[in-house]
Amino acid sequence: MHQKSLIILKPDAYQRKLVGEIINRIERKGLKLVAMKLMRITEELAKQHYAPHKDKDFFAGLISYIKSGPVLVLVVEGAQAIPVMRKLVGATCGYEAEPGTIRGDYSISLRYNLIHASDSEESSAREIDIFFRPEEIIDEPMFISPWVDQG
Ligand code: 3AN
Repeated sequence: MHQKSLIILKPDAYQRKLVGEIINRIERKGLKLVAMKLMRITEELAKQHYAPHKDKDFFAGLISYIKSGPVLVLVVEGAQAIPVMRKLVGATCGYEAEPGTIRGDYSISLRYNLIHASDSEESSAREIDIFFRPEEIIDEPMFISPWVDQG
């Protein structure tokens, strides 16, 4: 099933200059970049994005972390893009994430875990709507697609 996933390369990814490395992994896997924005997340956007966590004890810390520096927000698209991205990203906690995953290879922290990836189709639709207008999502055929994501 073809899906879109909302990805955020968080302030630690930007500061640690891991943005290129992470995008490289996403592209090499076979997913397509369909939107991208380098920005600072405002308090209002942060609260909207993390609304499902608003009652958690780590909510305030999570909001201040995501606002603490520039982030790259992306939409990626492809076959099973949501579960594929979750696997590439690895477990929430950097010190538990498997080696070979983005967090497993580059994070040893629970909060500073480099990347957000949508966890369901419902979240993906909600999150894409927060960060992008429909006309900002690029719809471009990939001519190598028959070699990449058949079946
Ligand atoms: P994931 O990003 O793996 O889907 P979520 O959605 O459960 O994880 O949590 C959202 C973010 O909140 C995580 N990426 C992490 O930065 C932070 N977080 C999750 N659990 C904790 C916690 N127990 N303490 C501090 N921060 C947390």
